[in-house]
Amino acid sequence: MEQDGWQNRDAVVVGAGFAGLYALYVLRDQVGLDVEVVERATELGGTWHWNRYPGARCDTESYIYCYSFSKELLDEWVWTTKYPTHDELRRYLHHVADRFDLERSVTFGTEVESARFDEITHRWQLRYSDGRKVAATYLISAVGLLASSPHMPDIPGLDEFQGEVLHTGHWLSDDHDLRGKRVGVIGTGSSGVQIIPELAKVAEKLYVFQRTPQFTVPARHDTFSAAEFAEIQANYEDVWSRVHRSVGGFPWEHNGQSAHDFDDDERERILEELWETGGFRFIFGSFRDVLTDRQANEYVAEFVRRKIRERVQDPRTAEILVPRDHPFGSKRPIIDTNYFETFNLPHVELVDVRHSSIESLTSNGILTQDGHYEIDTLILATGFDAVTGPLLRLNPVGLEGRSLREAWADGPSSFMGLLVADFPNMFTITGPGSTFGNMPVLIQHHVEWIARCISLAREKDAARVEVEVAEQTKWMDKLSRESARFVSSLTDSWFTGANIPGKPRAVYFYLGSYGRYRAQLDELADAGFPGIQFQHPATTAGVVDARLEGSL
Ligand code: NA7
Repeated sequence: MEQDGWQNRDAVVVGAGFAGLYALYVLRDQVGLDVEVVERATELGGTWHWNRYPGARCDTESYIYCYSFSKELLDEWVWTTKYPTHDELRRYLHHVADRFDLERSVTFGTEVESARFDEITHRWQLRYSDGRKVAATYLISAVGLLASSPHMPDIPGLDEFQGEVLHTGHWLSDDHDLRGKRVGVIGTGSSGVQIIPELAKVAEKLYVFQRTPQFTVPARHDTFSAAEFAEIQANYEDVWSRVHRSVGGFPWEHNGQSAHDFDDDERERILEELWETGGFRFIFGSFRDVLTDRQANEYVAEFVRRKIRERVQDPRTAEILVPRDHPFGSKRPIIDTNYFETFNLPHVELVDVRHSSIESLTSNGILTQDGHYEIDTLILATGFDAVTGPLLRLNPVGLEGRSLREAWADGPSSFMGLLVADFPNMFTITGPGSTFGNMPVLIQHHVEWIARCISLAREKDAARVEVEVAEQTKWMDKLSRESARFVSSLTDSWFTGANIPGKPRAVYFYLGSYGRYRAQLDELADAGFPGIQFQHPATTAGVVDARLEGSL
């Protein structure tokens, strides 16, 4: 229905990645709402649309980095590799969108420029970049943790540099030809670690400007034969049931024992076996206290440091690459493909900008305290204003005209990462304060929980769904207590907001077990969502429209 230039929707979902597509499917085809997805990119995919740099791939294993809601989908989609590339992931999402006829409800190339909750009509008033005005009962954020807010570091002279500047988080084309070029990369997080070995294959000279050395674990790539994948498919029920009980949304667990329970030889044997398996299993599949006990952590850290020294031929370079300033796994764990071996190549040079910091960019290079490095292309692998950045870009305005930016000036507060007090009828899929791990698994569960909540609101004929402030405070207190147990609370990274100058250092995730978090959300839904208010009788569409007209 359209009135006075305003279109009405039951729900507007912002973002068409894993989260937005599933929210659309569930809310439109199962709950029966009139849903529109708004996506600023020209194509679906979210993270996998924006991150197409060479080497970009998922470091969670493909067969669990997907939706599990449809048996038919699981039966028909065959992953070919252990770690899917960005294009395989986009093919998968296109397949899902085609299968469930999703794209007809997505508006691409359009941004929600403002979102304001109207306290008279109890609806969100949205203005789009294409000039449209939409009033929606529910605003569902599916903006993701990272993709919409790449971090551009404030390096003097960036504007003076005459060469090409590319950011890994905003890399939309396969056409950047870096053959024969002198390339500089700033940043050695997951993106830097993925792109650096690929750049070394084509660049004439590659400088890696490293501020913080990283612990990384080898991926151990593999492909699935038809028979192997058929076996995975046959076992899917068991896989998902293990995933849903697990710490991080993976179908494996630590061995239940402390690293202290073993002697050096036995610890080494366990770690060596997991190292050979590769990937996240090394981090989550060893001892129960690796991420919470400093000494247990140090055993594993020292194991990885030894591996780095074995992989890098030049001892001086190896020492610059060995991390000593943060515990293992306290930054987002990194999975690599020949990362350390890349520094054995004669045309690859590591520049330690921790000890000799970057002073500025010049017209043709990077000036550090120690020297000038001439480059043709600068690649920024400098990360994202993560977790809150994408939501603050949307910056919805809730009760009493208070924006999310104002509400979160000192750091985010939410109820389980899904609802924010004083922002009625707004749901944030994997928002700050939710848990962290295998994202499609978290996303799917969040969407299903939101759908249950909205369905109950409809049953109750409630116009407003709101979390009580006290419930949100209780959750945030729990988050702080839990996070203090983990080594990540000690480290500067996007997990703590410390990667962005001026960003509040805060607790951005619930780091306890995903399985327990999931169970708590299910219990809440089963109990009729205590702590969440369903209020105000819904006005009829006519009255809403009349009020809407008067209030806009
Ligand atoms: P990350 O993990 O935030 O890494 C960013 C990297 O950029 C990291 O090495 C930073 O060093 C470095 N950085 C950032 N700003 C600067 C400046 N000004 N000078 C030098 N170095 C800098 O981002 P990614 O894109 O790699 O990964 C983000 C997530 O995407 C990843 O965790 C996965 O979930 C997918 P620092 O460590 O801060 O010293």
